[in-house]
Amino acid sequence: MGHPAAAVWDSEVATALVKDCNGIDQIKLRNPHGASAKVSLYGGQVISWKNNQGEELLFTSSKVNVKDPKAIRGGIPICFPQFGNCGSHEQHGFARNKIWAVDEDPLSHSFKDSNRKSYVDLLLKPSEEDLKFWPHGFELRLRVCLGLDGNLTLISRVTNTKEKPFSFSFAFHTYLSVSDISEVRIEGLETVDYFDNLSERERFTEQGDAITFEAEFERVYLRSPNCVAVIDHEKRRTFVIKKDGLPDVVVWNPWEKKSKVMADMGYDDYRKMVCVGGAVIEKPISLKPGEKWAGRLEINLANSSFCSEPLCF
Ligand code: TA6
Repeated sequence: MGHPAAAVWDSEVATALVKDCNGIDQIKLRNPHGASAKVSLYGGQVISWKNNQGEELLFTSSKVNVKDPKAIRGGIPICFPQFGNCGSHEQHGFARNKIWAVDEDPLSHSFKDSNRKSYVDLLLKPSEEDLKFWPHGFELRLRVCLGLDGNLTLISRVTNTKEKPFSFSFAFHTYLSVSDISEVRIEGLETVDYFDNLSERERFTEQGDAITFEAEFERVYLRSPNCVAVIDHEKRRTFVIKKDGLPDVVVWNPWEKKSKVMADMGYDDYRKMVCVGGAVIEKPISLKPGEKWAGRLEINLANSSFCSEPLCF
């Protein structure tokens, strides 16, 4: 296996193209203050996001086999065109298991101005093989942006390129790195309805004043506010997640028992992660021919672990 080549930086958008040990392209982003991010063309998956001090902010399983080219357990996997299991389709959709391309013509798709940031535009289109499994013409675009303040923004856009309407679900399945799951509190989902995937997707209403974790936890919060705070007391920091076009929020921690039966998860990795991702699950998006959808997720890191009130509003 080749060693990843030294990065050759494009100063215009502060990106560099490197290859992983399987020869798959990765794009490195950096800002002038030391923050960085890395996106793999395998699945369009963000696999690293570091703050100005070079500290990794996304979780990656301790049992990831980098020589096994598949969506790694961690980072920000993309779920498209479905979330969850759907018949014979791959869990969370096929987009994460395809090789994406760098989008040579993103501006024709009027992404929000990314001036003075480091960003990359990726594109996934169906192959003839893909069309046999999911017979819909689409273009799935992803812009990954690293801001001057180190925040990470992902903007996804789906276009229906054929003559038939289709529907899809979508999620940014974000694995956040935390000091310990017992130190984590999530605010912004109070009084929101959710499907509990541990109770056959039965529907409940969140009662607590904040979400904390004492056992396996797998819920999809429905039509939630567009700002959620993930507070890590031990690290005295808060991930402030802002979203647009992504009405639902996935919250997941496998806890000990489930982690032990996951081949690509260390037995106590669950203590170091929490999945909190913007999604469209309850009401899939339907696109007529030529129609587009866009979803935007921005994660800011606030060095504070007090109440989220001032952070979200
Ligand atoms: O969102 C929770 C979940 O559906 C879990 O059941 C588990 O299968 C997890 O997603 C896997 O997510 P990943 O994106 O890592 O494949």
